[in-house]
Amino acid sequence: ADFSGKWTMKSSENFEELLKVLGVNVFFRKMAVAAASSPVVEISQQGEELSIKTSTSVRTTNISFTVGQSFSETTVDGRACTSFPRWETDSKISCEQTLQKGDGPKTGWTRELTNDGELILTMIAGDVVCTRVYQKE
Ligand code: R13
Repeated sequence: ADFSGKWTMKSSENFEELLKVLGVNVFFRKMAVAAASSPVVEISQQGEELSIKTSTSVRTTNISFTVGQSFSETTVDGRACTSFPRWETDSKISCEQTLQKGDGPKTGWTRELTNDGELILTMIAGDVVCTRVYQKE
């Protein structure tokens, strides 16, 4: 599967609940929810190597990784973690995160390319699953 492209979001579920279970207070939650309603995601992929830039007005993240190799990133609430991405199917990457310090709910994400050309991102914290659907710009 090739995730490359510039993606815009068409729907999002449970993003605020995700931040809530991670302990983010209401002020920062509202700020994050507003900003995360119109993100732009740019992905470049060469084989097993992906770079994902996620831009909003208040926060932009860049990750680069090779599927099958651990890397450092931050959880959605901004805590340093070690991530391990692997192929769950040939069109879905599943990534488990481990906090570098302290503890909190178990977190991770998946990114899947659907047959109709959409990108489905899930972000997981404890028993909350946030689902965000992206389409190519
Ligand atoms: C601000 C500070 C407070 C914390 C926070 C968390 C997340 C975000 C912003 C903030 C945003 C996240 C966007 C995620 C996206 C994910 C995706 C709680 C640290 C800066 C308010 C904006 C777009 O769809 O890949």
